[in-house]
Amino acid sequence: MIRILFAALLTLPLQAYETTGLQVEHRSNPVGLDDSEPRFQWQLTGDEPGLSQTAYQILVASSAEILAGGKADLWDNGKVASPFSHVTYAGKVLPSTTGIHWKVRTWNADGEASPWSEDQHFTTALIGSQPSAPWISFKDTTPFHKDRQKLHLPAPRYYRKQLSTDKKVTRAIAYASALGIYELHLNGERVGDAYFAPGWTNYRKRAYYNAYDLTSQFQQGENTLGAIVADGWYAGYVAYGKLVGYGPFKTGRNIYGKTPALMVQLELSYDDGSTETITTDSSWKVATGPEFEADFLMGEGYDARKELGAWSGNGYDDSKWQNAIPAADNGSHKQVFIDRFKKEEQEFGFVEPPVLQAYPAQPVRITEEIPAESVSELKPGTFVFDLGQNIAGLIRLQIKGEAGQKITIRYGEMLHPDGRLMTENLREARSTDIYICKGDSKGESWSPRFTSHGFQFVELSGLKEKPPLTAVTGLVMHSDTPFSSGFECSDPLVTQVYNNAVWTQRGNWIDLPTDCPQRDERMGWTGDAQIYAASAAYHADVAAFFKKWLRELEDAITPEGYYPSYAPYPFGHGGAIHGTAWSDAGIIVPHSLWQATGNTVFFDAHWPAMTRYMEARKKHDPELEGSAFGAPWGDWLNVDDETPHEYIDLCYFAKICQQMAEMAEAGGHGDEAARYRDWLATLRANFRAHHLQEDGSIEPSSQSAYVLALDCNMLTDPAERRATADHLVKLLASKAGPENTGMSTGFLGTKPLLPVLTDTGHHDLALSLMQSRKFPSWGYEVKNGATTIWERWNSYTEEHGFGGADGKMNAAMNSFSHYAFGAVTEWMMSTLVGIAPAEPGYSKILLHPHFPTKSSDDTDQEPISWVKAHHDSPQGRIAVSWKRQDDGSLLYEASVPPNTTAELILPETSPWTSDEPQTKSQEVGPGQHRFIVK
Ligand code: RAM
Repeated sequence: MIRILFAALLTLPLQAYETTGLQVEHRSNPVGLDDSEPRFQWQLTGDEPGLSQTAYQILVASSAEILAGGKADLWDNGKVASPFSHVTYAGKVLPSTTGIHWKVRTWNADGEASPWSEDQHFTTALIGSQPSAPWISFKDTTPFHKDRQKLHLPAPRYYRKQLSTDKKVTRAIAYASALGIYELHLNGERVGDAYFAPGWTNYRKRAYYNAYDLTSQFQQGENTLGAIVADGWYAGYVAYGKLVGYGPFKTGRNIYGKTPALMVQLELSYDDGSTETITTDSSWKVATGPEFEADFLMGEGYDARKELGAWSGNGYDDSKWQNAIPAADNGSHKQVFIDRFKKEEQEFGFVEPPVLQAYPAQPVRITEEIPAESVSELKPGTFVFDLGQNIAGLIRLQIKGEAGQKITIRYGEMLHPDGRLMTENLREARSTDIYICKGDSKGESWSPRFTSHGFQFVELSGLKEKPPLTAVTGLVMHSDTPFSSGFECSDPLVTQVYNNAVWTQRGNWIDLPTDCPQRDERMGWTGDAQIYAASAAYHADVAAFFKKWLRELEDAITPEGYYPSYAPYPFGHGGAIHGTAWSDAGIIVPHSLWQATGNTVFFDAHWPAMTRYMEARKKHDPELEGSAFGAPWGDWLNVDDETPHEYIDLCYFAKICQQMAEMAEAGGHGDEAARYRDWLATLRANFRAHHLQEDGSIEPSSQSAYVLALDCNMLTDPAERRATADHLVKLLASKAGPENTGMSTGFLGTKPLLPVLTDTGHHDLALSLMQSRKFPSWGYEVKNGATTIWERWNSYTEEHGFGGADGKMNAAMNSFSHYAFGAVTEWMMSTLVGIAPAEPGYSKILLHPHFPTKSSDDTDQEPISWVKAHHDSPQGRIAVSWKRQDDGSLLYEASVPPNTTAELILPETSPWTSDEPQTKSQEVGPGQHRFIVK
């Protein structure tokens, strides 16, 4: 036996390296792609030092059998000489509603071929067309809700339709969408694991549909389709609409429409080659179920005594259910929509979304369960559970109760000193779920599904006895973007800041990049997104996620061509729809995504809108001096250190001109690049003329004014930059004290603060801010128990609790899960660890670590003595660690993925022993590298 195995092993070809990590449109094996020219990408894996690709071949076939036979009926591009590990589809027209199978092999520099990759597959949705099934609804006889003071929380609706097929089904693909949020069911079971489908869009312009491959669950004979549809963003409460009185009748609900609707189109293929399409129509039945209310912001109510049983199974008695009606039959409901800028009559009856596209990203899923760490009794019958981690999502309730017993579930991110939930920061989001027990003697279990909460603490009331810890389990929910990094260092507090930022991203990646997961806001604020996009792309593969959101951003452009302050844009708020540094997300986010992924589609797909925006911005500021452009969000949430709007605008305009020029060059728009470079030169000249003094100081003299001048490259000469940075250092020192770091930057100034300090020779100061436990700092938050990044530096202070540094803060606008200040992780990865793209998509890598130096021995924390981090780039994993050794030397190790090169910049002498370490740059190739610097 052993001998045979040995012989078999010997005859196996030696597998030098493999082609792995295959993705199509930045997803692995997705169901429902409607891109006619999807992008395919792959990686090379193997230990061979210097491994690189010289050629590749891709096969794309319309069935697994064809591909298994080594054939490709859709595309075989032959052996193509190329170093690029991605290609845009250029085969035969991709058929709709088809399982597509593909694989890739590559050749290395010695001309050896890898084995074929594992077979990959995806299912096309409708390419070049869209679902055309009729939209249905329940007959909605309730009057339009008019009372702003009173919550109106309608029950979700259950829909079902039993169908018979005589022939054998060989393929069953369903396309479904809702105005509202929905779950699809088949034969008694929920289909898929997505939450909040089909996502938030401006439903009047566009909605997404989801594709489901039901083939394996479909039976010959009888099958039943079901769906549950709740209000969601379409008809429910949205953001702070209720708080400020927006929408029809100022209620903050029915922002897009009055009555939710459903659309299902089932495409069946039979074994005789024929096909059939089954759609929603008025033969579908509809009823209410156990949920008596379900709202994204307000929470869900469930009466378990009213459960429907196998409502989506065959043979279910739906004789008491009503017939669904065409959604349009609920009639026209014209009302005046009110927001900050308008009072305008709009249609709130059914309006069919003119564009339906396949949902382009990973769905929101439950990705982790968190058991409760402790439970304490607040008062008789009321108990507070602590998960030990601030999350967004849901809980699973597991209890025993009597029939009719009402359990009220409330959520909070923090506790007051007396143990009560801190709910002031939820504002008008009720964030309360209600469960009414059916009285099952074996116990009962329930999770809401059409709502989401931001919380660490869960309060149960209405209990008769102390519940076990297992009564509450946290269900972590977010857009399921694959994680792509890890960071650890010798200072556990800094490690925790990194993890807190990742947790904050998880808490806010709910279909779109939201600002916060707990209060009545949860909007795609553009300023926050642009500040954080590069960090986000370190933490996770966010390409598909941003592909979706960039469409919503473009849909929300103003008539002048300005990107908005948030997208989707349900209503107008603040000083204007747009604003400096917020609207600029329309340029900065595509640039960040291009850098992280190497894919130019992030700007190619939006180029006309982006250039129109640039023109509109120029028209607003023809002299290129910086202007008050839109809403004055400014250096949001700085600590009493305002920077004038016009000045910020000047710097940000320069930043986006530079980025546009780079993208124009990469996209083959050379003449446009020259134009943006001209503008940039004028903006810089105006900066010099109006803001720069001879001694390098800047007027205005806020910390962020300095930081932005340096970050936006208003100054480019290294000596000049250093002179200006010296003033920034003095400013920081002038505010610092035994209890204070001296930092006073807000959203815009904080992200680039540490990068510009390092860049201008003040890395030790950057490190001491990073490691500080004083106020304000990341460490101060961690010291006070933070497990996510806070919205404000003073969201909580030891002296004033939730009242802010001076006790006067608005505790209601005080999120404990807001990622803007978490953008410091970009500096941790790119600068402290030193992993960054030298070329977009990491085809060339910059490995430039920055170590504490000898001088930092006298800061108040033990200087960081080692780091260990990785990032899964499009080319594969880049791993770096460095360590101060006992003899004072430096051990640096890096792993560079195949098919890349890296520019490695290391000191020539140990940074811990020499006063002025010089650096040396060298090129290293794929493989493991180890250096000891004495
Ligand atoms: C707040 C949001 C967001 C910020 C805007 C200006 O309400 O939470 O973080 O970008 O305002």
